Amino acid sequence: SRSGSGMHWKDYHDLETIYAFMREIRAKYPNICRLYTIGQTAEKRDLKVLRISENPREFKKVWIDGGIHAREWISPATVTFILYQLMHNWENQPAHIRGLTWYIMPVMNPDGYEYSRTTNRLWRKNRSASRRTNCFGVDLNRNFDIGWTGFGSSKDPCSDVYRGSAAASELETKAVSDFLAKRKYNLEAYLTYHSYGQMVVYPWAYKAVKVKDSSVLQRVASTAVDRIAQKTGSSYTAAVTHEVLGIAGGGSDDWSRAALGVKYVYTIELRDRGTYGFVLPPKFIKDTALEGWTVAETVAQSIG
Ligand code: ING
Ligand code: ZN
Repeated sequence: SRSGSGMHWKDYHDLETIYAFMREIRAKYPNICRLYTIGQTAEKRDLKVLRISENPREFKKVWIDGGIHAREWISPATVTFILYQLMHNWENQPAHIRGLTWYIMPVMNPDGYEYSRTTNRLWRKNRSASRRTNCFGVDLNRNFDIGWTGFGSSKDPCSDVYRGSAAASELETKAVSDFLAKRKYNLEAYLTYHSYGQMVVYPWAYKAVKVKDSSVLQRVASTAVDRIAQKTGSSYTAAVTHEVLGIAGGGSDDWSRAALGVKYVYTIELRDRGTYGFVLPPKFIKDTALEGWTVAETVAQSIG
């Protein structure tokens, strides 16, 4: 069913359609929604987060973001689908979903996303200018303040994994870090959606060590992976990040655990496994988004 914003999951959408969809949900459910502008980008686009909660003071919190990397279009598509899944039938959602406060940011990197849509499909970073070179962009998932000078990132502004001039040097990183740091009480889960690879991975990424409670994180990730296989037939892998993706510092997921103490921290690598890679055809959006929703549902259930 089509909504007034024109949102649907048969194709990818520009930033304005995604923001119109967020405003529409807020207007439809004003009692439980709050729309935040948490900052602006270098190109002056708003950074928007929607909060859904029946009791923001009491309920445990879940953060979900997408679109850290510009070319991973399936990520904002999945995060908007999660928003739709939560809201279109809110009254009938189980207690473990209605009893949480959800913070949802579909596009953490709006400048990069629009640049990928209009100019360079395989752009990854944001679009901030560097002082020393003519190259643009910082990899926001190497810019968070955890293991920032370590492996897996570059000090070269022209690299695709440029870590920036300092930890949280970027407006997007700073806006998200500050917003979350203020809300770390009761923040139980941090979910960040990327592509591609079909994995559900958890810290650490910045060092070759498992988190203390890794057996719990592995169990929940495995449950999500089993449910995905039942629902869509896709095969995802549950694992520790550094074991399957290598060591990389400055990631948002590691930061949420190290700086805020969030328990359920997952990076979800959506479809596919490399056939289309970042350029996933629109016909795969619905099932992939359902897979992303399945992870969020499973984590919500585990929080209890
Ligand atoms: N993957 C992630 C990346 O930023 C990752 C993998 C996660 C690295 C967490 C470091 C920390 O490279 C994609 N697809 O972007
Ligand atoms: Zn990514």
